[in-house]
Amino acid sequence: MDEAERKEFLSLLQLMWTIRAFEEKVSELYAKGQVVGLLHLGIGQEGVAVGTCRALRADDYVFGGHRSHAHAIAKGADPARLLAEIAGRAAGYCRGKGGSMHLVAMDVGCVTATGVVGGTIPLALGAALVCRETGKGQIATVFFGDGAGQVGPFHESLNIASLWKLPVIFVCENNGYAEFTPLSAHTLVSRLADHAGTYNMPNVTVDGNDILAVRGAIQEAAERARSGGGPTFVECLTYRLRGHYEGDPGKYRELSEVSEWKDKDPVARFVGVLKEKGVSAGEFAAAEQQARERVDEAVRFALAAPWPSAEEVRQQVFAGD
Ligand SMILES: Cc1ncc(C[n+]2csc(CCOP(=O)(O)OP(=O)(O)O)c2C)c(N)n1
Repeated sequence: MDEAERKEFLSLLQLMWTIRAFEEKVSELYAKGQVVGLLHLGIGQEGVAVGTCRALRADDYVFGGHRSHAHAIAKGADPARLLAEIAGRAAGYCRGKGGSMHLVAMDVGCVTATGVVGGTIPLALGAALVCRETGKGQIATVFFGDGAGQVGPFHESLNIASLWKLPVIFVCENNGYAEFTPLSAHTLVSRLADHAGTYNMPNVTVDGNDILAVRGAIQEAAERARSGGGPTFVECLTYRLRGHYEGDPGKYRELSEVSEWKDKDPVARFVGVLKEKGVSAGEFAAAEQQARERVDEAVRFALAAPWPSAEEVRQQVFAGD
């Protein structure tokens, strides 16, 4: 491993640690009532977010869903402003009015996220069309879960993206469950990338807990999109180690299943890869330490930030009287 690769790998690890530490903190704050609302954590799925976003350009666009803290941080959003947003503070990216499920960080290309399953898939096509028409080589990427495979806009979007050869990457985080329903109970299509084949779109299924496999698949997809080759569907097999939402007792999953997936934790696995490549324990520890310090700083910032004023309630919203 040369020096450049060593640096890049350590920075991938540090980013995964930052996301893990961030979500662990959000969970703690939620338990203490310092963060409220419905929270969906992606602990265990960090390899998909980091592997994808680190294969994109800074000026590419990203769209998320209800489990999107990781996507925003991986794309470069400031954890302090993100946490302020989740905690409802005026210093947040949307002045505290978007919260956990509507993360926007336009400074780094995170256009929007939504609680509507599959809701941002068609929006990503719009961004991709703009990217193509403006000719700067930008592309759009949209993250969604396996549950989104059953909504109409998913199919309409795959069809039109393929037909129009739009520069868009569909990243399916297949964690095996839609809320409390296993994949086998909501579709007979076990390989979700097969949907893309129906629309003649290049597609691949990768181990989503292997960050390098994800990054490789996205690099290839991004190259195709930038060179006019159109969209790609990348299905990433992964698992959420927490409940569907914070507070979900998770009774619909066998403990043995959860424990098997803990053994495939993407962060620990990548540490294993780095060890094999001769990176020292001190270097991993430093990456984790720096990530945790950054998150601690984000917590201090967010909790000290002011609340939005009452007058703001009608500003920056589409609904009114
Ligand atoms: C259009 C729509 N239908 C139903 C719901 C209720 N709902 C919220 S999350 C969820 C499951 C989503 O599963 P998946 O897309 O696989 O994402 P994951 O939660 O696994 O990340 C459902 C059905 C919703 N929010 N939007």
